Amino acid sequence: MQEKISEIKVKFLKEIEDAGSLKKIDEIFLELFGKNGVITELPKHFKGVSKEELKEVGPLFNKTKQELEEKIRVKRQEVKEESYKEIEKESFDINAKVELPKRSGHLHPLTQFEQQIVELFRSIGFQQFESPEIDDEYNNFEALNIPEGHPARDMWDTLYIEGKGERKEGNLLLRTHTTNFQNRAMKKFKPPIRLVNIGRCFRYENLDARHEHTFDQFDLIYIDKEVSMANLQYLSEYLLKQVFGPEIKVRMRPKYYPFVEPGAGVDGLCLFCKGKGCKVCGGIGWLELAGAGMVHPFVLKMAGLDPYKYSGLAWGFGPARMVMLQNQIEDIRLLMSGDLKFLQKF
Ligand code: FA5
Repeated sequence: MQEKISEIKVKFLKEIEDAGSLKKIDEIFLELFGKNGVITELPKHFKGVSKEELKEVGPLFNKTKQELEEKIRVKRQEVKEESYKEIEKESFDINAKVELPKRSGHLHPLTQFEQQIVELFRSIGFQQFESPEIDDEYNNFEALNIPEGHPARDMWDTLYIEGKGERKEGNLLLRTHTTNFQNRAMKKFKPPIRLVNIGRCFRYENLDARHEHTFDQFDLIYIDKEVSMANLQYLSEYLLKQVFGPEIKVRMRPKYYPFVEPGAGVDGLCLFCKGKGCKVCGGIGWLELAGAGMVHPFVLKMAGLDPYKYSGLAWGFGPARMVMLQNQIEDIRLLMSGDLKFLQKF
């Protein structure tokens, strides 16, 4: 047994001496003192040793164990000091240039789309007009033939802001639609009026795959003598064919909006289910892209235009819904998520 203990001692003292890293020292430590380590296991073999011999083996074992432990402790210290010296030798240049892989950014898919729309309408004589995101009840509702207390106000889940603001024309609110530009625009310009208004709208919505609380809309008005539903039909198709290609299936169905008469909903065939009905279109088979119609005579009158002389058409489209359809995006919320993995696909 003494011989075995001596062999272990010689073998491991050499191994410890040769160890060049903390990792190696830890390995040797475990090999010796771990759960099934050589030193841990050794006393189990003392059973067959005579009492006489044990008087020598016991102290030898204890001494060897201590020596090995001490050797490991000293070696660990040496290796640590050595590594500190190595680190000290390394120079660190705080001004060094790091070449990161180049990543080029691009405009958000919605911005790209909206710029395309502005350009599309600019080329046929429409100008851009801007209305405020924080507006009053007058421009968002009253001037659009929705007086206070009118049940149609419930069509828009509105976020109100306390206070009347400078204009004192009803309470302040976050505009629910870009249609809030109509009264201002018609007061500012004389017909023929051809304008688009693109921007952010806000509603207290139940969120799902096609509803956001903060989303963009683009509205359009064309006011002149003898503007008719035929112009509306033509312009709708012009836009949708430019965006989705000549194959796009579009339908117009009667829809009530207080500021148009007659009013229409403009739908595109859902490209996700090809009209069968899915979670994106809410099982309908068509995705509602816009509200539209002929500007209500009362709205023209409120803006100081003679409804017997002029007529007009109006639209309010949801660009996010169109980008969804165009790029087969299943959930509108991805567009505002800021998720780079998603945005880099565009
Ligand atoms: C309006 O907001 C009307 N101002 C549109 C209008 C303008 C009608 C001019 C007639 C004349 P509506 O609430 O249906 O209507 O919204 C119009 C479009 O905005 C919808 O078809 C849809 O594409 C988009 N939209 C509406 N709500 C949301 C929402 N929560 N999230 C994303 N897009 C929406």
